[in-house]
Amino acid sequence: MASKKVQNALTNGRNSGEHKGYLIQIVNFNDPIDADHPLLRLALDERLLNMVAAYMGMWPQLHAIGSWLNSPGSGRQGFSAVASRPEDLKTVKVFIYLNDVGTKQGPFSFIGGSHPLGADCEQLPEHKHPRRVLDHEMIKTFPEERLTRCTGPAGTMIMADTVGYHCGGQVQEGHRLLVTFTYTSDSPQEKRKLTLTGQPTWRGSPIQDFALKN
Ligand SMILES: O=C(O)CCC(=O)C(=O)O
Repeated sequence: MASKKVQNALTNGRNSGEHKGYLIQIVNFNDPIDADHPLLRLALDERLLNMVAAYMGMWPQLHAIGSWLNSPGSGRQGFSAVASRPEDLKTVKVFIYLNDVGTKQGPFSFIGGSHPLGADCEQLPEHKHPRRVLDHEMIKTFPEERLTRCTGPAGTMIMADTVGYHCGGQVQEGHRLLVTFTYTSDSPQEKRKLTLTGQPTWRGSPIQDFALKN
């Protein structure tokens, strides 16, 4: 199934049948995940959970797991707007690139300090679209050089507070394949997307149990 989606994406560049038409969801946020799935094991890696906890100041809950393929012409425009109802007041997303991502492969990019507890949290660019801030709107508040583009070879892992302004996926050449994990508090603003089939046979530390608890 996944390889058919990948083939289709690479041929047609886009899968408009998906909820997020600008990318192919190889693992959809709403797909149930097998309790022993390797991506779940990775998302519940204790070192990763501890890093997310250190940033959030609390043990996190695993909110969602996804895997995306972006190809040319499939990018969406502009930045996610701070006011666009993130999953939670503190949300950490992890992205792991599965192929080399340079500036032409739509790297995840963010404006440092624009998240709610950041130094620039009060800088709010005006925008017409309710959920997106277009580049020409953003530039009036945050100049181009404020944008950090997270390029890197396959295996690069990025952790970001995606309540701040961020963008990515506008591929000009080649493609971008990644896995992504979303972490929130245990009472997120948005209903948790993660559903498991079965119970993991391998987890057991308190922070791992907490990340999965209902
Ligand atoms: O595709 C990207 O790099 C950005 C992803 C994004 O906007 C999000 O997950 O909130």
